[in-house]
Amino acid sequence: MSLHLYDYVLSGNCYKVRLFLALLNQHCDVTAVDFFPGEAHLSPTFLEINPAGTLPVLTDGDLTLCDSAAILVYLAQKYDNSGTWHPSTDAATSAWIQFWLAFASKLSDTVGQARLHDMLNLPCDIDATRTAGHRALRELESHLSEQGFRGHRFLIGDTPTIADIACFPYAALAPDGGIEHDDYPAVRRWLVDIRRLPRFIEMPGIHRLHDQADDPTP
Ligand SMILES: N[C@@H](CCC(=O)N[C@@H](CS)C(=O)NCC(=O)O)C(=O)O
Repeated sequence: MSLHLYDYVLSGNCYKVRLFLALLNQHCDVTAVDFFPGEAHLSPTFLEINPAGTLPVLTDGDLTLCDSAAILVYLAQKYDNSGTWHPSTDAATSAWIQFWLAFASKLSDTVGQARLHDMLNLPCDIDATRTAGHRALRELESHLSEQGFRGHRFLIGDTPTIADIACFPYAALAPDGGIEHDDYPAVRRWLVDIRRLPRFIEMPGIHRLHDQADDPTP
């Protein structure tokens, strides 16, 4: 059986899956779907694969999964040998994973929506959307700050989980929608920590950390 991803390079939801596959060092075949301007996700052929007409879609043999959160859970449970990306050691940790997967949708509906407005001219009440986006980033900031979740490095403790992967793309892309990171130092620190992970990959708008030489030449 082989993994297959239906993907759009500018989609933060698709990037969650590409990024997680890269971090797991897991091969996956990829089909690029012309989401914009081609609207190929609404074609009869694609609607047969995913009647909801959304990306990403992951198939694994006979299984078809059509939601980034569901895909992250599946990949973690099936392909993460370390068992750290979706720890379900206790009830509270499982609940926190669910909390952040839901929070990732909040980011996509606010910060992500503002980005679509600015990048693809998608109509929305941009002021209200940016206000809601800032509210979501404030919530993230208060969790990640020293006074928040005991100042842990990642959303659930000091080891990254799928909660971080789910929330990372739209938080990182916020400036593309006119929502700057200036007021959120703990979020900025967390974004850098994720970009520092081994095998991290980029998407347009989110670049890798610059390589730091141990012994910089003068
Ligand atoms: N909850 C879904 C949302 C997926 C989603 O809305 N994807 C966008 C691309 S980023 C899409 O396909 N939109 C098409 C549409 O809503 O018509 C997920 O996390 O995968």
